[in-house]
Amino acid sequence: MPTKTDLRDDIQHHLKYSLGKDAGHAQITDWRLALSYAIRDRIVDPWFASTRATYAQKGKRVYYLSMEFLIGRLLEDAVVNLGLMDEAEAAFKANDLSLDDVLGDEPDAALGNGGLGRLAACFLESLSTIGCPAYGYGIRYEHGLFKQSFHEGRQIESPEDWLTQPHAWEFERPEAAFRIGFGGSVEELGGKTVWTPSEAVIAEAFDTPIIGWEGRWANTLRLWAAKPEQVFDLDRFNAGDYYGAAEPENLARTISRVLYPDDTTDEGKRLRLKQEFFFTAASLRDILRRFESECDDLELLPQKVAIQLNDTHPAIAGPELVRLLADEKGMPVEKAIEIARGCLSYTNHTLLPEALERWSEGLMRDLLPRHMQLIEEIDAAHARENPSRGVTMTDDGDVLMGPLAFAMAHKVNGVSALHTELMKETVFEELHRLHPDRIVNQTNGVTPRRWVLSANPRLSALITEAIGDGWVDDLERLSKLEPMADDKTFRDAFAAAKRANKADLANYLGERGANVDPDAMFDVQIKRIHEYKRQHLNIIETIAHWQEIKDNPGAGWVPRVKIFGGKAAPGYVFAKEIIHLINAVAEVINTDADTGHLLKVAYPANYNVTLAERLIPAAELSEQISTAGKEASGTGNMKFALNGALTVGTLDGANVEIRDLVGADNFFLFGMTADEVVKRREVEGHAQKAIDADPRLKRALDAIRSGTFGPGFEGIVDNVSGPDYFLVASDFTDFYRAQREVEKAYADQDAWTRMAVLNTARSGWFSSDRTIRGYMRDVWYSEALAAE
Ligand code: KOT
Repeated sequence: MPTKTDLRDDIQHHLKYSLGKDAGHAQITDWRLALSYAIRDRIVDPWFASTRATYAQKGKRVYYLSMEFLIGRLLEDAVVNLGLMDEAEAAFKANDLSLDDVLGDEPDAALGNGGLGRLAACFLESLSTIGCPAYGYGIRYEHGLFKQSFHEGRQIESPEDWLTQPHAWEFERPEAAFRIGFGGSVEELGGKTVWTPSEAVIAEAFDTPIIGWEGRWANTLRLWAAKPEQVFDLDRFNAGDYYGAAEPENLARTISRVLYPDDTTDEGKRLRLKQEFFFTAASLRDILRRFESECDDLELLPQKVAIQLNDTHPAIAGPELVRLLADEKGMPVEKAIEIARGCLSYTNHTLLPEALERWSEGLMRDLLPRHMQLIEEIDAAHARENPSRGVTMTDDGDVLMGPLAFAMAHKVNGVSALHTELMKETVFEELHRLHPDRIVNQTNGVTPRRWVLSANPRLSALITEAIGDGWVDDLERLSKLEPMADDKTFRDAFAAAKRANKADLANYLGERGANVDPDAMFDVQIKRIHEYKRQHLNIIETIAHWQEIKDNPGAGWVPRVKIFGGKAAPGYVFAKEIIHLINAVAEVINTDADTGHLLKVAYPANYNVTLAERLIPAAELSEQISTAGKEASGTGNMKFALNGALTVGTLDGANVEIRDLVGADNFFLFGMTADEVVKRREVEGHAQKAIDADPRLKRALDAIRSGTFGPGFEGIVDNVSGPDYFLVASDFTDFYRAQREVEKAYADQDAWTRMAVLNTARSGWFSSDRTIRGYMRDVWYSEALAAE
């Protein structure tokens, strides 16, 4: 459809001809789908033009393989990137509808758990904005991350079903399908190695175009759905076995049925390994098919193809690519390893030992017998090339996916400066010594189109008014705001935008039963619930602060709303106890007549991308309080700083770089460094020592233990006063101090706003455009193109 047509007409057209509804009977979902189709029509031409340009200019393509793409809603992103907000608003006004309501009807596509998946989504958008020819490859989960609700303060999970409504963005590609085998045996036949799987499923492609800023370029997110080879077992049906007849279909579909709800843990399940191989193998076959349509010399593969492994989940790509090149295309194995390594690179996202993937050799041999052989060959080849050391890809009967990914990658990267250094010193120490040029850093970033422009229209309008709109795809231009930190008129406008965002959020929370004062400080911690992220440190400090207020309510306290958001993995008992404690504390504190006007705790359920887009623009204080050395980077921290929230944080992950850029005076630092953390753990009874030294901490823990917030929280108190691996007790005193510094600073609102402006002005480096350019330069050796 030509892009010049009137959006309003196109919406009406789709309402009638694509949805079969007349305007008088259309529901909000019909309108939303009609708008989505009208917008999608406008993406198709730039999308085709991008593909044509890549073929015409023989560009190198980047393939981003990820188990997770936490894309959230797509409609607003597309409308914003095409510059159609005003037109869309006008179109709906004419029908007495609000664009916000229409946009708000879209389900939040939660095909990911947290930071790793959201990073992949920001990268897709930046790749398109930059014009880097790229494909995202992943799984089309029928059910994304579970929905969270609270019952008596405890997390309840229910299935997510984003596909119950038609998914307006995707194009099904029944012709793009591959047969993916599992199990079976390996034989030598006439000098060739042949793997004959014992079972197989079909991977079918679904494509979603991802449009970049101003519609200049569009890439593809290709997600694979698992289908049975044989839909239906007619023999079993005819024999009266009706359930059995549907079994092949059910078994196959299980593979793409549901996202594993774990974040930074390794569940080690057979189905998970099947999912990993399923999407990796389908993607590699697709990549080779596309390459061979243009070129018949497979030795040129690394010049045309860059394959990024988003953590080790797709690390089976190493052996699978070797298998395709050697067994199926006839290349010698050693050569195939070299070619594969030229294409592959690997991003590590965590150093937590429990998240480093390992698969038992037995399971691997059972499910992927040829790959197990090739892993042994890769291991042996690596040992031959590097005879001095004893690094192996297996340990104690397990295949180690980290070392395998490392050995098969030409570049390995960490996601913040600190994390990358720790990678070199800890998990990959030996491999780094052998390959000192392989590990590089690419500090994470976030897309400013979603996280500033569309999430925070008030701030965006103010920025554009002050410095023009060039910042949207050149975020370091935000530095031009720096002088305006000293301009009272600008500060007032900045503060007014924040105040209006807070009022919106207060309304939203009020509708959900949490009444909060929009003039109080909005203090936000949103992320997965995990001991290393230390939500329990935050809530224990909240209790201590509440006790202090209660002692002396008239002492001029700064009113605060403590906002929490986040899900716990369903099997992570301790994290669920933390959730329960936060809700229990909220229940007591929020109904306390002495302190209610000074301190509130709000924990809106079902934190997701859409809720983040509401919370971040309204935040004044960003809680980034992980145990130093544990948070690889963090990306929420960047979104907050860009939106003018000040950080209270440890020297962990990208917090270090945020503080360097925004300035130590505009950042509330507390806690031990990564080195101090390691030393502190050696101190006998460190937790008890910290508690003995701080009566406030002791009193807060006593209150929890004695049942002030109800029974059942002994586990948390025992942990914090006993083993306390994450050093909640040892960091408490300094955290409490930092929080009082925060209040002192907040009491001078104008000075606070100045610091907030400086946070925005100095955070432009955290655009994912900068990160992607770094990968293109240091890892992919690829170049941006222009469509047409
Ligand atoms: C999950 C399972 C296995 C291995 C790694 C993970 C993982 C790591 N999931 N999310 N992460 C986070 O990735 C983000 C993007 O790089 C980081 O900002 C964050 O610190 C990681 O925890």
